[in-house]
Amino acid sequence: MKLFRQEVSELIHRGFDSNLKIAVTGLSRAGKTAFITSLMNQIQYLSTHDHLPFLVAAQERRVIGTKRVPQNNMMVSRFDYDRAMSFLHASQTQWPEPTKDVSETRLAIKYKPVKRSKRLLGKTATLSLDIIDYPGEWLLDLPLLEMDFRQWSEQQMSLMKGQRADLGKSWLQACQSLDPDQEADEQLLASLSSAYTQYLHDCKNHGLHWVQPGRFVLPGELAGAPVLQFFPFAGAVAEKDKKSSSRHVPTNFELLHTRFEEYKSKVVQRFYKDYFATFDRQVVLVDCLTPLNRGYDSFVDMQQALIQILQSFRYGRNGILSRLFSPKIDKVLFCATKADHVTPDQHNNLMNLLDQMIYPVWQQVAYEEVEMRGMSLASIQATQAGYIHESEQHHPAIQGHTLDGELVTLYPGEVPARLPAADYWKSHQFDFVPFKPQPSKPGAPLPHLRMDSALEYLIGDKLR
Ligand SMILES: Nc1nc2c(ncn2[C@@H]2O[C@H](COP(=O)(O)OP(=O)(O)OP(=O)(O)O)[C@@H](O)[C@H]2O)c(=O)[nH]1
Ligand SMILES: [Mg+2]
Repeated sequence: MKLFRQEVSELIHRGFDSNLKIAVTGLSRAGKTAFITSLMNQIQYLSTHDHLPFLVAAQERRVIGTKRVPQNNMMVSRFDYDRAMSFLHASQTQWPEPTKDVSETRLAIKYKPVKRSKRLLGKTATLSLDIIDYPGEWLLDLPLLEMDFRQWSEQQMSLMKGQRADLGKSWLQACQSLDPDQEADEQLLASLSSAYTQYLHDCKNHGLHWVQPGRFVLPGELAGAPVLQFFPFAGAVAEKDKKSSSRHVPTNFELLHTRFEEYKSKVVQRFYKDYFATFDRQVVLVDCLTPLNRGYDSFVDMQQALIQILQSFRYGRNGILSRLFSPKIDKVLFCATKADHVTPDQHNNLMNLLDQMIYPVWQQVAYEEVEMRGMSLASIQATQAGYIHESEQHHPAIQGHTLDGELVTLYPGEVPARLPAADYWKSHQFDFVPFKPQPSKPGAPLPHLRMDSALEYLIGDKLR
């Protein structure tokens, strides 16, 4: 009888243990891997250090312990936290490497609940967190799900202006040899796809974010597969011969079309189904500073890519994700990352800039009554903020080691509080210098800015 009671209690108790799946989203180099690494690191020290003043459960000393536990999905690699930490703890510190494939992690946080309902069921409860990491480029494909080959081709060709037209010149020229109505020539399609892929790499190297299809630049195990051998084609195509037999050999255009559809269903849709079908909360990480360094084209390009992606996430019933998988998302956190690149007096401007960049998305999320918040943060703080004293004056400054190891103290400049117009770059030169991570000791949490506020927003209510 005693045993039975214990089992029932365990069962009920388990019912109150909760699980939270957090989608960390952001374009490539936005800071996803750094964010996940820092989040895992901060959580690891929850019960032993006092480093997260704004995480209420930690402040109230209700966290008993935390650990990494085996993830549910056995088909995907485990997020290599130890490797990321070995870079950050090396004698010459380094940032974790760019992500090339998808990986997952599950963390368990055991805590003393304050909610009466949970307390009645036991002295402790456990929150488990699931987080995945993946290359930012793969996120760029979500909008494809709402387009057919024609629409996508027209959209991509309409981008072929200015810098992009220059970068795409040799691919466009090579395309002249393509007759869309000829019997499909796989060799030709492969070589034109490779020229198109080169164009996407060149865009990326010039600071442009909108590179579609995203898998082309980071194919993973699909490298060389025909499903990655297509490209936009917006020219005229002969009307299809209705009488053509069922043994009809596809034309170049038809094969491009088929591969695009295959890419959508077998690559893009599968990725979202496997990893984004059921998430509860979303973090959107945005690096506003790098495109400010690069100039107007890069800035506008990033804004467009970001809005397009976030609009595809649409939180209400009509969004493509909702229609396909119906995730029940209740909170979104927008973060301007790498805030340690600028002096603290600029953090507000950084946040305002992010607000304005994604204004249409803010509105949409608000309309769907999904709770949201914005903040600027540094997942891994690489600089120290202070003042330079000159005569009687104090000027805000930051100090850190540049990537080649030189210690510099500087004022990196102002972040514009409004979206800059094209001529803004003529009178303002941004120079946000990249810094090496600060040396930190194993056994101590990583330095950060506002990771505690981010955690309170994302998981605080689940630790009540
Ligand atoms: N100073 C500073 N730099 C950061 C921070 N977070 C990221 N960075 C810089 O941004 C770069 C990219 O960060 P990642 O976390 O690798 O970005 P990602 O979004 O995972 O990029 P992909 O894997 O390519 O999609 C790092 O190598 C650092 O140079 C931060 O908190 N502070
Ligand atoms: Mg990454």
